[in-house]
Amino acid sequence: MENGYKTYRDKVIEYLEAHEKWRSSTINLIASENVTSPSVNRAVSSGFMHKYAEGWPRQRYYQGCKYVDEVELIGVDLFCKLFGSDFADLRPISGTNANQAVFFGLTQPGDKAIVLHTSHGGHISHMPFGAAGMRGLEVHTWPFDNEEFNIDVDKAAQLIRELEPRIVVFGGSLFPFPHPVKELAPVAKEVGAYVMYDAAHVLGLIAGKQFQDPLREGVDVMTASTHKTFPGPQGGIILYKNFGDDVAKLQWAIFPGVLSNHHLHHMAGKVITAAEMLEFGEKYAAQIVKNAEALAEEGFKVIGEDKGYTESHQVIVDVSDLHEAAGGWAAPLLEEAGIILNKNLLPWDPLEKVNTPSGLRIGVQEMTRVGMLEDNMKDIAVFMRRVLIDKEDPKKVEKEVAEYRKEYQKVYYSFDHGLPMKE
Ligand code: DSN
Repeated sequence: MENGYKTYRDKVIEYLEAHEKWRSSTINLIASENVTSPSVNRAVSSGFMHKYAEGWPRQRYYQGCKYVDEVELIGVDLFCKLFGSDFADLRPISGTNANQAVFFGLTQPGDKAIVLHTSHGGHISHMPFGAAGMRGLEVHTWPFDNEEFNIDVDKAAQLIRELEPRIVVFGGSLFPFPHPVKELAPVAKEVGAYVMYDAAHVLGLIAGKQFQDPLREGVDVMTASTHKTFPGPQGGIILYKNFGDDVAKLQWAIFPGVLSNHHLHHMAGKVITAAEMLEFGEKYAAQIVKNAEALAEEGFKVIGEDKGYTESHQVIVDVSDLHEAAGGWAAPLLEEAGIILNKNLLPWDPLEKVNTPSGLRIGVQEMTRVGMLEDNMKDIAVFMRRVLIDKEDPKKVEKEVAEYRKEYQKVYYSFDHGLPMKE
């Protein structure tokens, strides 16, 4: 080969640049993504990426960690302040990794767990085929009320008393309305169960005081990823309160249980994001929820109409009337038009419909971060309607979407307010 392996290096750079250019010309509505600020990008591309720091700050198994330790200790303080927790562990490298650590630390194989089923919006790591099952847990699922789009409180209380599980898990990936933690945590406590809350999707909303406050509603341990409504780098976090001796079990489960080195450059990025959220989080989260409500009001068959459609960053649309392949048809068609979101099972869909589910899941957190407001949501709904209902050529719409996005190329709600970003 003429250029040797450099060709591959060039190809990768070319794809990275093409990806960034494409993404910044689209309307990204994937509910589990966001964009980081230039300061966070600086941390993520720093020399921390080359370092090992197993263990806890100032008690490391590696030398050379004096600056890493300072950053991580600032992070523990900031996360505890932001979430009112007694303890914060920034080491998990993803939300699933945080969940794994909790299952390893607090349960034994054969213990019972109650989780939200994936088709009701639960995360795959809670399921028998995911981290919970891999830990050997006997996984049961919450009774679900399709009308309320939420856990059925009476039946769930009955199930907890019948099963006496070791752990109950709230939270999930399809998450328009808060879960009944206040109602069910005391029942879980009656039978001696741990109460866990997976805040991956709503961490930024909790930080901004715009969603339920799990740690004050009876949750023992809150896990999350750090890159959805919480606009940080990809990673995970565990927060807990009044945990007594169990803290040590969890600490060991994280290291050396489910990871050896954590990703220090991402850890530093999480710390800067926590500072951003302490400063700007309430404004950002409030605008996310206002934008989601504004988008939901623009029509389509949005679920939860009699409950005000949404209380989070998500808008869930049923597109089963529009095409036999429903979400499996709509999501790729919208991608051609530069509108990126994902298809999603709705609670009444059988699992076999995983490739042609009834729903679309829309998240507005990223477009909010680049400065969009309620009126922009109306424009987004019009773009979607032109593709899905009026059957306009998606390529034509894509050009207009790219033109529209040119105005929104800066990150807000950060110390780099209004600076150009990199997607
Ligand atoms: N699967 C991700 C989501 O999009 O919700 C979470 O890990």
